[in-house]
Amino acid sequence: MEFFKSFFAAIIISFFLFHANATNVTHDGRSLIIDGVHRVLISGSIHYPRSTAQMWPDLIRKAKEGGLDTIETYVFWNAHEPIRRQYDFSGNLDLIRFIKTIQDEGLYAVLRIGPYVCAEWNYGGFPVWLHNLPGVSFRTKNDVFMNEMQNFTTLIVDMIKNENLFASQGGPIILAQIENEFGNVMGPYGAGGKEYIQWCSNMAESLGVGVPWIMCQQQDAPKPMINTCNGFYCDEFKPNNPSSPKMWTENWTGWFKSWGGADPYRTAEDLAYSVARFYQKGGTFQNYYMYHGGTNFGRTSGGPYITTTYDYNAPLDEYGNPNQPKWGHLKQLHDVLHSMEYTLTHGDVTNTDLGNSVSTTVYSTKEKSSCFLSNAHNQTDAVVKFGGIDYYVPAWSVSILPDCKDEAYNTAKVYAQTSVLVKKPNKAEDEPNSLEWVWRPENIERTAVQGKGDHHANRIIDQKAMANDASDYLWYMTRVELPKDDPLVTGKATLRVTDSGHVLHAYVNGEYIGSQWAQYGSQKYVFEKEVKLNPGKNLISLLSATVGLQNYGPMFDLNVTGVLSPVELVAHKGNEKVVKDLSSHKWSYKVGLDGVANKLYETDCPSKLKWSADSIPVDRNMTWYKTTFKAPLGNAPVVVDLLGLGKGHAWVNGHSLGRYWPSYIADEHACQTVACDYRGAYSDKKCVSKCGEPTQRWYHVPRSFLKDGENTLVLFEEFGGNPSGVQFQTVEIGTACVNAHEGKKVELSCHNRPISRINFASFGDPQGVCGSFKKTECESTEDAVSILEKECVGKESCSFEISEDKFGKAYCAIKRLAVEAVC
Ligand SMILES: *[C@@H]1O[C@H](CO)[C@@H](O)[C@H](O)[C@H]1NC(C)=O
Ligand SMILES: *[C@@H]1O[C@H](CO)[C@@H](O)[C@H](O)[C@H]1NC(C)=O
Ligand SMILES: *[C@@H]1O[C@H](CO)[C@@H](O)[C@H](O)[C@H]1NC(C)=O
Ligand SMILES: *[C@@H]1O[C@H](CO)[C@@H](O)[C@H](O)[C@H]1NC(C)=O
Ligand SMILES: *[C@@H]1O[C@H](CO)[C@@H](O)[C@H](O)[C@H]1NC(C)=O
Ligand SMILES: CC(=O)N[C@H]1CO[C@H](CO)[C@@H](O)[C@@H]1O
Repeated sequence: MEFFKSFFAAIIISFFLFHANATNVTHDGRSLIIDGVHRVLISGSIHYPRSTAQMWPDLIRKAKEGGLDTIETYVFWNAHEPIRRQYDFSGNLDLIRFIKTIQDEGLYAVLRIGPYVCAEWNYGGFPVWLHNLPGVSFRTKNDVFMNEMQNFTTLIVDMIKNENLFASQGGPIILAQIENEFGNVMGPYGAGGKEYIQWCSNMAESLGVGVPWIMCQQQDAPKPMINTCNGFYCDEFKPNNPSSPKMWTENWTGWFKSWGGADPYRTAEDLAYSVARFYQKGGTFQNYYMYHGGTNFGRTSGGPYITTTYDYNAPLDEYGNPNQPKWGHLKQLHDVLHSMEYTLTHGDVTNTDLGNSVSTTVYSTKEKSSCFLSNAHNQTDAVVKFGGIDYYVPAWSVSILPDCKDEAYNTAKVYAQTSVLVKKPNKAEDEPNSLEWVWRPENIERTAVQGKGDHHANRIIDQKAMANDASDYLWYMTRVELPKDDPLVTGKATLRVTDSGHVLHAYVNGEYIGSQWAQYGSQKYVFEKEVKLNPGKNLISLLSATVGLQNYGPMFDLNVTGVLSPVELVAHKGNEKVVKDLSSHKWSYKVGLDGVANKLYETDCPSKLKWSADSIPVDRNMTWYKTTFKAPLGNAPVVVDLLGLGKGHAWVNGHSLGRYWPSYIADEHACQTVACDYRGAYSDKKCVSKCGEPTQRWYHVPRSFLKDGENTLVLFEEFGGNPSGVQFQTVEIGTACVNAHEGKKVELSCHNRPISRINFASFGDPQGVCGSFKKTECESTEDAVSILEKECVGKESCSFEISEDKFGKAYCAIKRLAVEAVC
């Protein structure tokens, strides 16, 4: 009895100890309810492995300053469990530290465990060892798969619980997600897929996290899972359960980039429009995918053919700088939406269709009403008569009137500053203008020349099964014995290799004969090249290099990677062809690069392998280069310009910067000739730029990778290139512009650096865009340049209201101020 008394006392005490600060998260059909309050929440995705732990506080602070109250992340299974039951939560994989950083800033968190994440991440986050487990079948009712998924999901939930990070324990995590966009692909999985989703739901529920679970893009999500929407627009989305609030878990702020692809760009006007429409139509939780995209360090990018940059044209750029005006324009929207939280979650809703795609929505409560006026027409501006007042609502825009009278915001009227970022040379003391290099060849003697491998089989094996994703590189080698009179010896012969992508290099008898690769979206190709074969022994060596494993599609995990059957030698005799299939020959396999095995990328390369400073080779494939440099002064983000190089991998002080491929030029024809117009539905093909330029020339070097004194850059060059132009640079705001109407309060900021000069300022009717403003006849009586020089120069930022009081009289109907400041 005594025992039971103290036992229960202990339980009660621990309940109060751990749950005294518990946050109660529930929901109804209207919104999430946190501690009894119906909430309008604005969230943004930041994936912790795509930046560094040192960057997290600043990123999260800028997200908070940008008006977010929630940060969302996936959990990356293959990063945390690279080898079965061997875990890594160090460095930028420190999930707990990331969640605690969110908590320290006072924001909520959404934990999308998946553990399938898609995310343009290598293999969608699945470990390749999972694919190699006997009897496994992904994302369906399969015991091997479900056991592993449950094992990992439980591990993550337990880690989070141990640190009291769920809201139910007083932590910041208000929602958890299981599976991910399965509804988009579930057809081919049939009944097994349906049972699997039910199992996911039960398994998640059994973990007792004390916060609601979500399932995105899952129309048949079992109760109590909340199904949510992902897309460029989600205003027409309806959850499958009347007690689920309307939630948008992925609003794509831009798009990802692939090798050979152009630079994506989604305008601030269109992104703001999609968000305003969503809240107009009853949405109460929205997440930007991505708010900060970041970098695919190491071999983490998916695809295949996803670039190392994952900038995503997000509100915070790859390096963490506000992407202006997007960041600022959305911040203003968030402030307005938050001010309407009560009416949006409690008001009676009246929608009125005024025709020609114009509509109004009124949220009214006893105390207060809030209104939206929206014009979904993609060409025609509208003047909307509302409550006796005329409102000008441009095409493809929404006006928000928090009190149903004054327009606090219109999605197409951008007053936030535009920042033009520039790259500046490394000004560290004594840093020479060009770097001094040493080099050494990758040793391909044993593979290309001798054909020696570590594994052997009489067939061609999937690269995933053979390499277990330990490296991008896998050698496939086989021998062919040919008699003197074989037509392959006496006549013309070609080598024909079917390849799933991603990159193939072929050698015959130690001689390089050619390479081939594909592009994003079309992996499979046939490599065909004339070869010279000898009587007697011949060696065929094929080097396959992956560029990120596929991350999306029904049963994408089964997609074969690397060299495929058949591999053939074709003899041409007149019009006749004699084909010799080598697929079932004895093949030898060797995983990885010799230089990586010898840790050439490490600063204090331990091996005795010598580097040479003599005649630095140019356009030599399979070559290692090394140099030293001093870190650029200051704390602006650092990039390395790799223009001149082909394709390969880069490391600074042993930290991987990711794959580089500046020689891959963005498709010249992908860019439209018409000017980018924010009006009309966005797609990833719209408004792209930088066609005909290297897909990615600059690579992020996080400050935390650098140290005082000497730093080391190591490059493995696969195709051949010229390192003489390689440069370290900093990314800083070059100019900041504002272009806004009379009556607006605006801010000019150089972010931690003083404004040095006012290049242009005109109050009246200035024309043009940032970088090419021009004055017109209509110009104020006072000199706007000298007014702003007094007000802004020497300060990091200045803010002021645009008025005739300040800038003098101007005699035109609608007056605007345009400013270009130099940082
Ligand atoms: C949590 O909030 C819901 C709805 O607001 C309420 O019904 C429930 O009693 C609350 N639970 C606790 C433990 O406070
Ligand atoms: C995960 O699997 C390991 C054995 O491989 C086992 O020891 C561990 O208890 C499992 N974890 C869970 C939560 O099932
Ligand atoms: C990989 O999968 C995609 C779609 O899931 C398919 O279109 C493509 O042909 C596959 N590639 C190979 C090499 O099987
Ligand atoms: C690769 O290097 C070999 C030997 O250095 C050379 O013969 C060949 O032309 C090179 N190939 C390419 C594509 O640069
Ligand atoms: C504008 O909308 C019409 C009708 O929905 C559509 O046919 C047209 O393609 C759209 N134009 C643009 C530029 O989006
Ligand atoms: C839910 C949704 O809107 N999905 C769309 C997202 O965007 C892609 C690519 O543009 C479309 O194919 C999807 O239908």
